Order: sequence, then structure tokens, then C-alpha cells
Amino acid sequence: MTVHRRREWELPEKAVTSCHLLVHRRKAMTVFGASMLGFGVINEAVADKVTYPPGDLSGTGRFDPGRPITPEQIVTTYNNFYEFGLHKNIWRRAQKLPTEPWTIRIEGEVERPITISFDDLMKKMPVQTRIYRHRCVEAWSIVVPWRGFPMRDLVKFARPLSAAKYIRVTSMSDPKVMPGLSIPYFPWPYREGLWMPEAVNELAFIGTGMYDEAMPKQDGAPIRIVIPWKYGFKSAKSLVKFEFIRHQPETFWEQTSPNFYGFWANVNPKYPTPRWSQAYERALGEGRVIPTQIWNGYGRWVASLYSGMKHDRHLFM
Ligand SMILES: Nc1nc2c(c(=O)[nH]1)N[C@H]1C(S)=C(S)[C@@H](COP(=O)(O)O)O[C@H]1N2
Ligand SMILES: [Mo]
Repeated sequence: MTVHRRREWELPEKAVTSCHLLVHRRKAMTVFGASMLGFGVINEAVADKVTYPPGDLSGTGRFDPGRPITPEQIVTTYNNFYEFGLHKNIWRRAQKLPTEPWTIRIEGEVERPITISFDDLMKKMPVQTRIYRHRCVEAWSIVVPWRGFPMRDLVKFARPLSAAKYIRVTSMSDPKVMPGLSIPYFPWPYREGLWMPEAVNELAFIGTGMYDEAMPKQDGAPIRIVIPWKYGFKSAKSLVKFEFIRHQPETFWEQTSPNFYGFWANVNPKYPTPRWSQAYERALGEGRVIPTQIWNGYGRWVASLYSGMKHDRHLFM
């Protein structure tokens, strides 16, 4: 039996969490799937699940989002992926993104730069399920059951040198399928970055799937980062490069709008941006507006990272 105590990072309006149900359903699936295999019975629905096993489920309890999971239909049809256009409805267009094969470059201040296929990388990474809140700077939010692996494991795999203080990630840019790349105003390709202590923090995650499936193209197939305590734009999609570097990198949004969408971009309801107050957020699929929490409610894990820094607007935008 699961005894549910309210934790400080949960929202006060917390309803019944569907994530507990999800964990139990998945466990049942795994057991059921295994016994089915034993009898040589093929059931399409179950076979589908066992092709992408949920992996280590401990993160589902540890990082309880305190809110219901957002319906998959919303998360996969309301997207920000500017390479495909500046509106939310890009999911159909994004299906043109070729993701097989997919090659990832790891370079910079590492023992040995490497080019590796997505499939080979996945063979080396420990798959987990994590349910996280995601807060876009446009003042909407969702709760997503991700599948993937800790960013920490990718860092270990890369074997960075001590000179590596930051990681820069770069998204795919393919003008054949991405009409947004012809908008000259933007500093393509989409690039983002993290400070190394952030990247190895327990919460920093690499997403390769969601809702029991491989990552949908519109959500950043086949591999993206998921940084739940920062505004959504930090979580870059469809990554082709991880660079370990000495200096804080310039990012896509910082170059576009240096005063408002900066490198740190930690969620904080106290610092408004030009179009949004940031004090509240629309919980998509819940039909309500809820208060935004500092660090998006993940302060317990990340606040100490910033204890030596000045807590002014630069840390929060
Ligand atoms: N390459 C790339 N990554 C991106 C974006 C983008 O436009 N291009 N948008 C960001 C923003 S603003 C948000 S809120 C999230 C949205 O992720 P989702 O569509 O999977 O919910 O992706 C982020 N990653
Ligand atoms: Mo966003």
C-alpha cells in the first residue's frame, strides 16, 4: 500500500495523483508481459509495451509531480518546436523529420570525442521512467511521464576532462524538412546549455520517450533534454551534439532576446518577463490556473546548486 504524505514541493491543490496508478499498471504490465512470453502468446498491446520497457521505476515515486499526468493527446499536439513553425500546431509537419538513423556527436573537453548512433548509445544507458512538471515561459504547464536516462550517465559515458565546466547541446537543423530555419531573425541551430553541476544533478534527464512510447517527433525525437526546474525552452529537442566546454555558452534564446530569456532561466514566479507575469500558469488539460513555484517546485533538489550565487533576475531569466 502506498501511504501518500504531502511534500513541500507539491502544489496545495494536489488532487489524487495518477502517477501511483501508472506505476501499478506498469508493474502489472511487466509481470503480465513476462508470463505471456513464457507461454509464447503474442498480444499486440502487451508486445508494444515490452519493446520499450519502463526500466527503473523508482523515479516515479521519488519525483511525484503532485498533479495529474496531462493527457498524451495534449502533450503531443500542443508543441513548441520553432524549426517547424512559430505556432503550437506543428505536430503534423514534424512527422517529416528523419530520425533513423540518428547520429550523435560528443566532443570538446572530453577524453575522447566520439560519434555514436542513437541505437548504440541506448544500449549503454539505464532506462528509467520519470514523471515531471514542465513549465513553459509562456505560462502554461504540463505533467509528462518521460522515459529516458539521467543526464549524469551521459556525462559519465563522455568522460569529460576537468576543464569542462559547461555542456552545450545542439538540435538538428535540416532545412529540407524544417521551414522555420528560413526565418533569418533566429540564430539557428537551436542551442542550449547547462552548467556542469546542473547537468549531473539528479533531476537532469535525457528524454527518449514518453507515455510508454519512443519520443514523438514533435516532442524532440529521438533524444532531447528534460530540465524540469528551468523554463521549458532550456529543454532542447532532437539533439545531434553534446559539447563539453570551458565557458558559459551563448544560447539560442539568449542571442534572440538577451534581456529576457537568458542562460540560467530558473523558474521563479517573482520575475516577470515581457509578455507573461510568471506568477501563475495554465495547467493544460486541468482547466485551471495554478500558482507557479520557485524552481518549478524542485527546490529540494536544486536550490543548493545556486547557494553561492546572487539571487537576482539573471538567475531566473
Ligand atoms: N530544438 C528546439 N527545442 C525546443 C524548442 C524549439 O523551438 N526547438 N522549444 C522549447 C520550448 S519553448 C518548450 S516549452 C519545449 C516544449 O516541449 P514539448 O513541445 O515537448 O512540450 O521544448 C523546448 N525545446
Ligand atoms: Mo517554452
